[in-house]
Amino acid sequence: MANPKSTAHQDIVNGSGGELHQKATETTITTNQGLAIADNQNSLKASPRGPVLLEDFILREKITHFDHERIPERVVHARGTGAHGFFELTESLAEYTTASVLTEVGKQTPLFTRFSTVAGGSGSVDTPRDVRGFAVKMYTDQGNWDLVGNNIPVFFIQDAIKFPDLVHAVKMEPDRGFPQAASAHDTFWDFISLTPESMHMIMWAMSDRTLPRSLRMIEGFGVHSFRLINEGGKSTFVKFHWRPRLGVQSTIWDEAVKIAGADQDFHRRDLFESITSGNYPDWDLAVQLFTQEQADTFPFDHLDATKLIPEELVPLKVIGRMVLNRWPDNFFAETEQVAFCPSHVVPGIDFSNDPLLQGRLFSYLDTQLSRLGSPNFHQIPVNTPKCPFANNQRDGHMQMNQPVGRVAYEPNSLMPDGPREHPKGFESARVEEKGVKGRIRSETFNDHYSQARQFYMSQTVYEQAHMASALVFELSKVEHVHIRLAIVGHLQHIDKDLAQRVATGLGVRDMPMPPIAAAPVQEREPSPALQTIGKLMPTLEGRAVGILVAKGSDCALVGSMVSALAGAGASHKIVAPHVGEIELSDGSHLEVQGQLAGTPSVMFDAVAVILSDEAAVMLCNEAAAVDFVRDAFGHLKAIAADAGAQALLDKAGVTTDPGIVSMQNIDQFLEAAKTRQWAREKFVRTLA
Ligand code: HDD
Repeated sequence: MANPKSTAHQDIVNGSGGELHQKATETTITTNQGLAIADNQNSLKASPRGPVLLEDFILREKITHFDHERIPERVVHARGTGAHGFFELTESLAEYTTASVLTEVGKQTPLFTRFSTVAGGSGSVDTPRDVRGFAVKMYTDQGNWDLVGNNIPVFFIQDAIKFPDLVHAVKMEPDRGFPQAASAHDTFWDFISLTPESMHMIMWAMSDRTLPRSLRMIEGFGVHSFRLINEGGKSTFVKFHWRPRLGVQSTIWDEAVKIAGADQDFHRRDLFESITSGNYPDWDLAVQLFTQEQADTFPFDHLDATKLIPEELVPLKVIGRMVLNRWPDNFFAETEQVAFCPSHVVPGIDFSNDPLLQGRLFSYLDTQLSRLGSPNFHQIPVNTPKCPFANNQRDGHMQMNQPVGRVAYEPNSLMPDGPREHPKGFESARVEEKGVKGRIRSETFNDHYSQARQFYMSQTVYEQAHMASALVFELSKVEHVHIRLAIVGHLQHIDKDLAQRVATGLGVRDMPMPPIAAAPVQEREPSPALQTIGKLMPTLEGRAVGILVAKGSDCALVGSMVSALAGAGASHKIVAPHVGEIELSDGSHLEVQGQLAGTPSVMFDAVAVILSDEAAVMLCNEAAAVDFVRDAFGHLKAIAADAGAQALLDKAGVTTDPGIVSMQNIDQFLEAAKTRQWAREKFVRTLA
């Protein structure tokens, strides 16, 4: 039997191209030493059926490299996706900072942004209930500035010394290796129940914020207070906010669970498809600026990362926008190897004393050393500053640079043109510190419940019900009853009704005593800016509609729906019982983009069902079709249907409401599709 041979091998044998072929061309497959490979299909054997020879250096090189392809995944935020883009400043902050990225209006600064989940491993699904990481590396002309934030403006803990405990508690339990990418288990809630400072973050985590519809529709927060320092050395506190121009949008829990089964890569694919199709996602960058004097009047300590500054107290000022417009060439080289460190700042930006931030300043640089294996990780292209940089650091694993000369120290007299200090280089804020050294938690960090309550009270009734149900779901997975009770105890400080709903949902008969609060719970004005539903943008841009068709569907109706969606800025997919083409009512053929069983309605924001009477009756016996409609209804989506589809709608239990629209009223459907039919929810599921 003839051995399969590579093209390169054939070329060499045939002598095509008229070369001698000892030299590799650009398309020749070679070893890492540049040696052209004649046979990439067979290892070197002592005889046709004999043992493989140790001599086979080509086999050994290939397998050795393969064996070392993986690097340690991130200890948290392992699952992520990223893209290139730019930041453009629209309003100068020159009054507050010397950072050129924040002072030169119109300047475009290249950047790389990586989004992530927190708890799951790198191969976990995109849609668990989890916080999303939102890390931006800006390649400014004064050095790299990394803003390493989350889609939630507060954090679980106040002091970095608790971070390993938090992460160990939420990650899969060490004796059993599960659950993967889930907080619904004993160790997480055990730690939380004993960490009252986490209650505010828990409210966010149990809200729909942790179930994003798309990474293009999440907010980003720098979380901590940072400092801006101006020309005169004056410093102003700042909080950074990314605001998605598509608005904030979430899925609902049942939907997120089903998306996880339908498309593990739902968010990654969504980002990929939007960027590669030219629909570039963008965000406004906004800041909250405040002085020490203002901070002294806040009813909380802004250095405590479990607190946010309500927009009503310090309004947001939009200063620029970020656009993601280029998908990486290579996932590993860029998205996996990108190394963010909150300590990467530029002159004019400095840190606050937030003890969580202070710990982070150490942790990220440290973790890159174990993850990327070398202090030279800044030489990996995605991490390399795009401005000139030079110093006397030398050598180390995988050193790519080849410095010349005999001087690698400073001061020196032997290399007058070598790197020297710059008067406008980075300077820390000049701040006077006084007090007693010690392992102390400031009393100003004691109020653990007031903002948690404010968050809950700011939500719509629908969101409050989602939060109560999320708590019931999570705690029902906790085996230890005392942990469930402890959480219900904390909830009483947040809202008695919430505590009661969760207790009822968990079958708790005697309401547990609330724990002693370190500071009295204060009543705060509700802040609508904290809602998710309130931040939904009434637009179909960036949204997707699934159109279910089958043989004989009305051609004119399909055509008018497709063009109406295009006009409204929505994308669409034709879903049918089989891929390929579907024959429509007029005998024309329509290309199908999704096979019904593999393209459930959870992939869409709204659906249209256009079927002949005959097809609808047939699809009543097809579970995927019934689920398509039933789930769209259950997930509170708008459904447009023609008369023929009625049999399927009936089978799926669809009842009439403003979101169920006849195909004759496409405009009404387009309006209904811009939101969810929240009022429907009480008819389709029992919430806590
Ligand atoms: Fe962290 C990764 C965000 C607290 C230690 N963190 C990481 C990433 C994001 C955040 C978005 C992924 C970056 C990427 O895409 O590569 N982390 C936060 C936020 C926090 C926070 C918003 C609180 C406000 N983190 C935090 C603390 C510590 C860490 C308190 C340690 C003391 N975080 C890490 C880390 C990671 C990380 C272990 C893992 C991978 C990496 O750094 O590069 O160093």
